[in-house]
Amino acid sequence: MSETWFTEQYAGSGSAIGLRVHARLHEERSAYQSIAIYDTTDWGKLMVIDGCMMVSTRDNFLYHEMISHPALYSHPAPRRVAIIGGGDCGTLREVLRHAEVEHAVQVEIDERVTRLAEIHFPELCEANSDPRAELRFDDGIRYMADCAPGALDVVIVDSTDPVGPAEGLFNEAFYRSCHRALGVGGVLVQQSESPLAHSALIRAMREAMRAAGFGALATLPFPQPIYPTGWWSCTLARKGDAGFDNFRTSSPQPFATRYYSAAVHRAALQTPPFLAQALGD
Ligand code: AG3
Repeated sequence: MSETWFTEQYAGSGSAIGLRVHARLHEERSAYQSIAIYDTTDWGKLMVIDGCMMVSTRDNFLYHEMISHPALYSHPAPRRVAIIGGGDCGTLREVLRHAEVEHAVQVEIDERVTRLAEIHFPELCEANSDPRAELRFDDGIRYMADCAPGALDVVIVDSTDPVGPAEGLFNEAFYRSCHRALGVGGVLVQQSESPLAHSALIRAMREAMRAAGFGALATLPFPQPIYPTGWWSCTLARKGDAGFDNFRTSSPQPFATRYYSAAVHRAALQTPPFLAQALGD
C-alpha cells in the first residue's frame, strides 16, 4: 500500500518529524516565503512555511495556549496587546479570550498566511471580527520601533524560526524596541524553539533580552509534537524586576482551555536541571 508522508527533517538534531497525508491542498510562493497546506490522515490540516511545519489542527492548542496565557496572567491588567507575526490568528484568538484585553493588534508581514488560515483553519480565525482585534500586514520590527513608549502591556512574538523574515526578531535591537513600547511591569513573550535542540539559541535570546533592559526572565517548555524534537518553549521577559512566580489565577477559569491551567503554568516555571545548566542559570 502506498502512503504519502510530509516530513520535516531537522539536520541540527539528526531527527525528522513526519505526518501521513492524504493530499497537498495548496502551494504558493508569497512575496516572503513558500507556503503549503496539506490534508493529513490524523492531524487535520497542516500549514508548512519554507519546509517547516507551522500549525496542525490537532496540536496547535498546545503552542497557542502556552504562548498567550502565561504572559497575560503574569500581567496584573493586560489591556493593550501586540502580536508580532501570528498570521494564522491562533494566538490572537487566545489573547481575546481575556476579557481585560481592550485592544489586540496582530502585525503579520505576510498577508497570505492569514488569507490561507481563513480558508483552512477557520476555527483559529474566529476572533478576527472581534471589535477589539486589529489585523495589520506590516513589518513587525518597524512597528515595534515606531510604537509610542509605554503604549503596550504585553508583546507576543509568534514567529517562524530565526532564519529568513523572522531573523530580525531575535536580537537586542528588536528587544529594545519592545522594552520601550511596554509600560513598567509589561511582559514580552517569544516562541523560543526546542529546549533540547536549541538551548544555545535560547541562552543568546535571554542574554539579548537582559541587555535590552528586561529584569526578569522565564523559559517555559511545553510539548509540540509537530516541531523539531517534539518539544518547544516560550521565553517571557518582564520590564521591571517582578519575577514570574506570582501570576493571576481565577477559579473557575473564565474560559475553557485544553492544555493551559494554573497548575500547568506553575509546573512549566520549573526549569529542568539540564536546561538550567545550558542556560547558565
Ligand atoms: N510559530 C513557530 C514555528 C516554529 C516551527 N519551527 C519548525 N517547524 N522548524 C508557529 C506559528 C503558530 N502560530
